[in-house]
Amino acid sequence: MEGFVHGQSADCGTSLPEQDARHADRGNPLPSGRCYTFPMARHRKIRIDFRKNRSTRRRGGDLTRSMDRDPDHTDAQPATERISGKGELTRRRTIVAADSSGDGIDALATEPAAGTWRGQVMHVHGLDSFVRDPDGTVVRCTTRRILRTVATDHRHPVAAGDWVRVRGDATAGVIQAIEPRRTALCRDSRGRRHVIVANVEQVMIVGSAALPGLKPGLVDRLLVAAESSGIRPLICINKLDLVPAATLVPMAGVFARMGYPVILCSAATGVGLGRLAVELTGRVTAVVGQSGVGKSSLLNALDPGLALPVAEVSRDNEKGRHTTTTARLLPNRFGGWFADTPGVRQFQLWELVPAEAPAAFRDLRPLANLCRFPDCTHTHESECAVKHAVADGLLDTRRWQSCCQLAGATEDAAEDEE
Ligand SMILES: Nc1nc2c(ncn2[C@@H]2O[C@H](COP(=O)(O)OP(=O)(O)OP(=O)(O)O)[C@@H](O)[C@H]2O)c(=O)[nH]1
Ligand SMILES: [Mg+2]
Ligand SMILES: [Zn+2]
Repeated sequence: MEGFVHGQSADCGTSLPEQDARHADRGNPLPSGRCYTFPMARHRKIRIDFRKNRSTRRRGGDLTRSMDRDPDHTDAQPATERISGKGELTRRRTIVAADSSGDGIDALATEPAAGTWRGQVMHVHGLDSFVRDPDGTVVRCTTRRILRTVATDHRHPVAAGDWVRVRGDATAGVIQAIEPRRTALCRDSRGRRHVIVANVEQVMIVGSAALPGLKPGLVDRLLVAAESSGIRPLICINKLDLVPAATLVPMAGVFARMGYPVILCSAATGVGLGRLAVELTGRVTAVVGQSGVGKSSLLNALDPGLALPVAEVSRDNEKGRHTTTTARLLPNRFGGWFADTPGVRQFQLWELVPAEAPAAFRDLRPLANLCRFPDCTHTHESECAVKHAVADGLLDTRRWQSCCQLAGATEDAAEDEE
């Protein structure tokens, strides 16, 4: 979190960096104390862009026609009208940011914020964010205008899991700044970055053995998204009660051989939940996967106090009903946090450079270094170590195809929900 300004807690006398070290690991909010002062670091002035003009146009737009109507200029003309593109109409503004901060939204994270308190966003609903304050109270907050209008590639400025600084009290607040994220699970949403959840340590990728059937290509892409942000993945195949376990072994084996923890389980019968609990204890875990695979059911089975809504999968098309509608952070009885997330409809990777796809595949990566040509695409080249490994049964054919599909960037985005 380079560039973030720490200070002294106003009432407990402990320095914030120490508290951070204790609590940030688990993503837990600070234990007590509301008002912090943030001594100024060295600051610099930078220019930021807005997505759109933030004010209506003051100057009349029909000068030519009014001149035609009034050739003698008898109408009173405003004396102080601005006619340049600057002033109120500008899309740019100068702000003060810490020396080491980045641009855009990251720069705003380090604006001086005296009199604010620090909290974590539990969930976002429309324009409101629900922020857990240092006392554990969840406060409904709006977001400062500059954060909403600054030009960034983000779909929304705030995401569940974000650490923010808020001005206000326990009844209402305004988010003033968003700290740089340690991790972010992202997807591409029509050319913009959609942060599904921020600051999680691990992601539990949930698939179901049946109803709906497993989508290994989706698991591959979620693995790439997690690893590219430094989030530890684990794979969980639910609804083990619906199929003989032996049918899942080949698929589970492919992922397990790559070193990922793979857990076969059933929220209905409780099989595998003990192993899951071990993986989740004391950690901040995002739970992702298609709708209807049983993400919320698993969390309820692990911690019945959560009482999350679940709904039956449609009998007609075997699809889930998108019961969970927004990502939500929930403290659990294992001393950690869950982030339940809505079912994935389409999962396109954010900012994947096609040529870098092989590097994001753990099993393919070491082989790619052995190819004859450094720019080998592993598709048509004759002396390709990756293709040889597939032919020799050393690399799973489906994984190779999945990688080629990403590298070709010709992926059919609708695939996830077919
Ligand atoms: N047979 C069986 N059904 C299960 C199991 N786990 C969940 N279900 C059922 O699957 C359906 C969908 O479960 P949810 O927990 O709502 O699924 P979800 O992944 O949270 O779905 P979204 O919130 O829509 O993304 C419900 O009818 C559950 O009862 C399981 O282990 N076995
Ligand atoms: Mg759900
Ligand atoms: Zn190759």
